Amino acid sequence: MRLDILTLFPEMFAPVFSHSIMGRAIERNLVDIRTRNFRDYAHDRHRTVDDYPYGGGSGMVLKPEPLFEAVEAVLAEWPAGTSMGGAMRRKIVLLTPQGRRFTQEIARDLASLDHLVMVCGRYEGVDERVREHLATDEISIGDYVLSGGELPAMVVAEAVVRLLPGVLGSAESAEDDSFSAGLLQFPQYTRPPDFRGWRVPDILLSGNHEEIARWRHGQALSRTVSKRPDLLPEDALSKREAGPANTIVASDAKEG
Ligand code: 9WO
Repeated sequence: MRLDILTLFPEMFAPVFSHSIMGRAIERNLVDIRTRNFRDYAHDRHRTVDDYPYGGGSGMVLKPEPLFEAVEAVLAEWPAGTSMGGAMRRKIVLLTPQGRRFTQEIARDLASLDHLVMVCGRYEGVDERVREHLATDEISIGDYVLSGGELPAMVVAEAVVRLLPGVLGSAESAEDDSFSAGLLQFPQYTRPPDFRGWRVPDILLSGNHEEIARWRHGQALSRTVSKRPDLLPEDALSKREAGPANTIVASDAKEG
């Protein structure tokens, strides 16, 4: 996959993209990430990218020309039809509080593209013609106002890159098995077995892998019921979940 990010602050991205899973994915050429400053596409010698809003009001608005020309320059580098086996799939995503809420499902969809272009807004807004005639999608990572789309673009990039084939080892990705898919994670423990009197549940020390798997699934289910019932898959409470390890107790509601 190729991932282009258009921003007034390209230097914000280097620390995130040079570490951990993202850094490894780039190094191994599993993704080609490029940031570019759309100020380089400004028309005047002051490199102006913003202007006053028509109709008045406080704050500045990002002008359309530099953003359109920056995206067009990116598309010229990789024209449609350069994908192996036919037309390439591409989206031009604007990160904005007005967008569709970002989910794992959207991450999976974006991970299937050949080319993802992300546009990071700044100031108090972006000229409406960018939304209407340049972006193919608008995405929000949550209902809060930030100073720009850069941090959301990093969030989207990380969620997408870790889904690309070969980025995660099989041990890491196996965790996402269908049995527990869509549920919150079960409680995790590591050594020591007794920390300040707080003990690891005996079942995890029992070595009974079948019982442990049942316990974990029950925990994942009861946590999801009490904390995030909106996530529950339709069939999550079907008969196959019945059994003592899976009994949902009132104390679950106090967690977290
Ligand atoms: C600023 C502002 C100030 C006064 C009154 C209204 C206002 N709206 C905004 C505003 O939305 N500014 C945005 C800042 C312009 C586009 C880039 N910015 C942004 C993106 N803030 N938050 C996001 C964002 C993107 C994706 N997911 C969550 C938040």
